[in-house]
Amino acid sequence: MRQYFYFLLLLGICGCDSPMNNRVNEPQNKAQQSISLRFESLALNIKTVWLAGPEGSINFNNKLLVILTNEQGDLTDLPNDTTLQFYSTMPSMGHPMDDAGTFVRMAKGLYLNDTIKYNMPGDWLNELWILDQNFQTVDAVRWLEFF
Ligand SMILES: [Cu+2]
Repeated sequence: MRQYFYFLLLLGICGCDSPMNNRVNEPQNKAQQSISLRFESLALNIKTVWLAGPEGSINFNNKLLVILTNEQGDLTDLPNDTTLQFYSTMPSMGHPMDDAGTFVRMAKGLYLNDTIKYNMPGDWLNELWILDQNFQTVDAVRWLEFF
């Protein structure tokens, strides 16, 4: 009976400090080095890769590579007369990022933005837009990251 009591006590102590409990307390949207997304209306697959960052510091230059592929999985460029634009806001505080930077086409289907700056650490709702010549949104995706 006493052994059983100690067993329960031990179980209780371990339960309070178990890895499972820690996991629940962690943010659910941690920064990921790479995310797969999709521009639905254009049927373009997107893979984002952070080559530097993400870091929530005004002094850090984040670098985001965007890889575009078609339905066959082949690298493909943006549709004619469109541009790729990054944007991000902090939902919990209602303010935008510091610098959305500019995408440069490196090669077919490869677009690099190496001047992305966030003001502070926390939750960031990142967005990628495809814009036409009149800066109207042709397609867009959003994803939340915490860093
Ligand atoms: Cu903020």
